[in-house]
Amino acid sequence: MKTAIRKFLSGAAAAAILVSGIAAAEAANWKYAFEESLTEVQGVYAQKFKEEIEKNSDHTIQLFPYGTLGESADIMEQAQAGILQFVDQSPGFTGALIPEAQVFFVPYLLPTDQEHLGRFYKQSKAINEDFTALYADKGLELLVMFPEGEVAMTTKSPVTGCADLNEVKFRVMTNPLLVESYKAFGATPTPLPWGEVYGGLQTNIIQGQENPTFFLYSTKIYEVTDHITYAGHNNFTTAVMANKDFFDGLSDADKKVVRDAAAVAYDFIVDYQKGLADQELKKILEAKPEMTVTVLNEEQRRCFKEAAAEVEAKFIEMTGDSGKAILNQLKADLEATKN
Ligand code: 6CS
Repeated sequence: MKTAIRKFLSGAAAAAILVSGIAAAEAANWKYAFEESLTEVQGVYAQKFKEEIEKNSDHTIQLFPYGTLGESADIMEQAQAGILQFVDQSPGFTGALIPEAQVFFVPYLLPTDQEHLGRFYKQSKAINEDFTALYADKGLELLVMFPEGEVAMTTKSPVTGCADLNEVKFRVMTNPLLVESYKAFGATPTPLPWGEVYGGLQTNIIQGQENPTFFLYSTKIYEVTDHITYAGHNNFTTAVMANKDFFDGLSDADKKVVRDAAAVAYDFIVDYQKGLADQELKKILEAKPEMTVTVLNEEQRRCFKEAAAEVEAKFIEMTGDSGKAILNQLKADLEATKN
C-alpha cells in the first residue's frame, strides 16, 4: 500500500514538473520599445500594457524607453526586423514608410476636444481597418493609435500669427507633410530626430518646435524657449504595433491577451491624460514664471486655417487615391464620433 502511494505521488510530481516545464518553455519575454521615458505618456501606456500581459499570461514584457535602443527610426527598424516584438512609433516618424500616416498632419483635421478624440481613435474605421491593412503591408500589426494631447508651438520670440514664423527655423518630426505644413505657416521647417531638439534650441540652430504640453515640461524644453502658443492646429497621435510575423505566429489565446491588453491600456491612457496638459502647464510656469502662454484667437488663427487647405491638397498629391480615401474616411469617422 505504502509503495503504491509513493508511486502515485512520484507520478503526480513528475506530471506537475512536466506541466510546469511545458508552461515555462512556452512563456516568452517580449521586448517593447517606445519614443518617450517610462513616466511620459507612451511609457505609462507601455507599463499598463505590460501589467495586463503579465497578469493574463505567463509571458513577460521588457520595456525599452527612449534612448535605450536609439531614436524612433532605430526602434522601428528593430521591430520590422523582429528584434523587438512591440514598438511605439508616432506617425510623425512613419511618413516615409507609410505615406498615408501623414494624414494626421493635415492641420485642423483633428479636434482638440480630448473626449471626442478618446472615442474617435477607438471607433475609427480608418484607423482600425484601413490603417491596419497599410501597416500590415510593412510587416507590422497595428494594435492601437492613441492621442497624446494638443500640440503647442514653443519659440524664442512671440507668435501671434503666421507672420511671426517668418525666418524661424522650426523643428518638425521627420515627415514630409509636416515640412509642408510649416512652410505653409510661413516658417523654415527643419526635420530632426528628437535627440537633436534641446541642443538645437540651446545653440540657436533652430528657434522653435511643437509638442504636447506634458512633453514641454518633462523634457524641459521651456528652458530653451520663451513662448508657448496654442493655435489648435493639431493633436499628437501615436501608434503601437507588433512585428507581424511574431503576432501571426501567436496562438489565438495569446493574440487575444495582446489585443485585450492594448484595449485596456487605451482606456487607461485616455483617462490618465484628463487634466494633464493644464497640470503640466502650471508646472512650467512655476519653473519659469516669465514664460508667455498665448492661446490664439480666431482672427490670429485665420492664416493657419487658410494654410490647412494647401496642406490637405499636398497630402492628396503625395498619396493619391489611397490617401484621399483615408482622409475622407477619417473625416467621416470624426463626424460619427462627435457625440
Ligand atoms: O517630437 C518628438 O520627436 C517626440 N514627441 C513626443 C510627444 N513623443 C515622442 C517623439 O519623439
